[in-house]
Amino acid sequence: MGTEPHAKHCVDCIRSMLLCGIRWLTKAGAGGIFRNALFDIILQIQGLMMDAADKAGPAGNSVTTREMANAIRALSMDAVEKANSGHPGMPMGMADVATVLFSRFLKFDPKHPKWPDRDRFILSAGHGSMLLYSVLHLTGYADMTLDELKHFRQWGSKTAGHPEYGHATGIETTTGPLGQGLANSVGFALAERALNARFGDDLVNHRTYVIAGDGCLMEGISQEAISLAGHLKLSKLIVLWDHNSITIDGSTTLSTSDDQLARFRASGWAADEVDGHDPEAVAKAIAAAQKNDRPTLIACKTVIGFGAPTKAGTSATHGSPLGKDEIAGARKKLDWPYPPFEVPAPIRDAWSKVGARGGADYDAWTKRHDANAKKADFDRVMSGELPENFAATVNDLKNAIAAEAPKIATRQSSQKVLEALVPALPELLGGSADLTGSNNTKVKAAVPVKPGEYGGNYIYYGIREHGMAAAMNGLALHGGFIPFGGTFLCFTDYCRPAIRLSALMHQRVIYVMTHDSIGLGEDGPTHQPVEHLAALRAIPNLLVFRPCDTMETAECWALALTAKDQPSIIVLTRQPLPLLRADAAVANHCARGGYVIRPAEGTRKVTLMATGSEVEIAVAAREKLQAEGIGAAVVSLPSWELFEQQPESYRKEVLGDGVRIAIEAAGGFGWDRYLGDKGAFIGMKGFGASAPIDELYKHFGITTDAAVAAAKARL
Ligand SMILES: Cc1ncc(C[n+]2csc(CCOP(=O)(O)OP(=O)(O)O)c2C)c(N)n1
Ligand SMILES: [Mg+2]
Repeated sequence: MGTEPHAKHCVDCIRSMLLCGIRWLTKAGAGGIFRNALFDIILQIQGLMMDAADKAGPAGNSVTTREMANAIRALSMDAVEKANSGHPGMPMGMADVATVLFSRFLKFDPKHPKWPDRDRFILSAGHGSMLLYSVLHLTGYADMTLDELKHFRQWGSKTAGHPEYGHATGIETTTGPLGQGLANSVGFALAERALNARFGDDLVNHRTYVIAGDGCLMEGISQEAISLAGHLKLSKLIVLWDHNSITIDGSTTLSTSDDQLARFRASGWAADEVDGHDPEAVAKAIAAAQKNDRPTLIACKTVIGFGAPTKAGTSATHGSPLGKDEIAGARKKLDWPYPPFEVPAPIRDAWSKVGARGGADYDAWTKRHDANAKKADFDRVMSGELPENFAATVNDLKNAIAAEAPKIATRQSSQKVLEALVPALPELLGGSADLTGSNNTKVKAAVPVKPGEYGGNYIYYGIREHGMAAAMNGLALHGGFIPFGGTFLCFTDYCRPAIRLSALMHQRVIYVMTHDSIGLGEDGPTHQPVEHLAALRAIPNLLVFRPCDTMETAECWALALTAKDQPSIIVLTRQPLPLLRADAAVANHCARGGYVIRPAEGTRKVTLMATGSEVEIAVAAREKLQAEGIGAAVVSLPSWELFEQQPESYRKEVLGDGVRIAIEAAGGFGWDRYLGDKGAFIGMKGFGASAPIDELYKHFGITTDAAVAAAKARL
């Protein structure tokens, strides 16, 4: 009896020595007979220890964790080889960690992949997609067939180069742009807590696990993400770092000396380091993380390309097929004598049992769900459907706007709209990147989310625009929320990679971007967007709205909220604008993207096209032209994307066939499509400047007189 603690102590000692050995070897870099031999010895000892510790296997049969992990390794290297393209190193290195996570901890049920209370698994190091595809296949996700693995990276397959949300079940988010998944996971973990606060443990009580690589942790976005997660004490977020000390260029010592554990701890995380090839150590660390009251980083010291006889531990395994000989060698080394894509029955069975683990939990959850008094509300917000009274709420609001005819900045119009919508839509989760008062995102019904208090509906994201945007993607992907968040339009540049992913993933994320032009005045060209509208309009599947008054702002908000599978940017002014439309007709004019807001009197000779604040200028120019007997119409174009979806006949009718003048306080890139042969653009030709608004508009020639002159010169 007395020998047991002693033996345990010995085992722990050997473990520590192995971890030191791997640390040293991964730092030492590639090559050398001595290094490879030492590697071999370490791996052999590790294997023996693992088999001894793992006799019964995680799934309660004789298959070991290492054998199950080898199935991931083999499928990954074979799929990459067949595709002649892909990244075998990461799946081979993290196979043991992933096996421990899925077989012993992750709450999931492949039969019910959309189970709202499942744990979320985020593969932030998306280049290791074959790890995810292999596990989804092995655990029995019906759509992840062996055939899909055989068609890795091929046209029409679900197994794209990087995991793409919507291609296959079990892919929780699109990853590949490094760091995004990690930052999404903050949104996932926050959504879980916020839903838990609303609906209780019976319906919502799950964790978010992430696999992140060196690259994810080097990206700047990781700092915003870990800082926010640490501040909010998102204790159910657990990050497994593939600490292999290798990136594409070689050893991480080429480019970083960060003490990652210290960095995470400094941001309020718990952090631990383990041998990523020692399942018991990994399991122990995850079990401890589950109990921690802070989010946890587990640095899993691994060998990239584990099992590859000459390339393991080197960047040669990162992003290229291993090659025939190396694969043959790996099969020997891993004791995997099976042909490509074949997984022997006992190992397959063990994985199937892992896939079946969550069934009972799922059944218990459905019973609790059925009996829950809040079931209908929960189901509605999870489905993403708006409440039944949504249209009526918007109509009441439009009537109130028409009656009041406010002359306010559209950022204030947006707040007015939110004052009406936030109380009606409990799924709205707002916020701003430290510009709450400027973005007008916080309404009377807003309650801040705080560390440990997640019942609120407003998030102080801090000065973390990129982190905010990526977290909003996570919130939307998790389900149960429609996130909106604000900053200045100019700083969409800081959010752009995440905005692009909102669009690619068809997520309803609403970006409230104020201070939309030189109209912001004195803050000057650093803050005045010029190229941003064009750059945003260039992103596919993104709705860019630039409303011209409070009525259009209400309509654009309604459109953004009803666009269930699209993100929207609502572009708003700092300066006040008059109400140009007092018709609260039930029809949403902005729904067509562009429309005639002022018809011509007499024959239309001129069409003045504008968006946002410049519609007012266009209306004034029309008055002058009409006064001179020149028939002129004004077209408001709040959303080019929606306008482009209209039938050609409608677009032609709106744009007219006379002289077309476009006015927008931004660069003209893109306007050519509407100008025709004789058209002219009035807007910015370079950066803005610091000065009062009126001077700026005059100086840059964005005036009524300029529009009138341009039109007359072309008649
Ligand atoms: C934002 C971004 N920059 C660059 C890349 C290209 N890239 C893909 S993987 C990678 C190296 C990542 O290193 P690591 O995370 O350590 O992965 P490992 O080599 O260990 O698999 C790079 C630079 C990318 N996918 N995303
Ligand atoms: Mg690495």
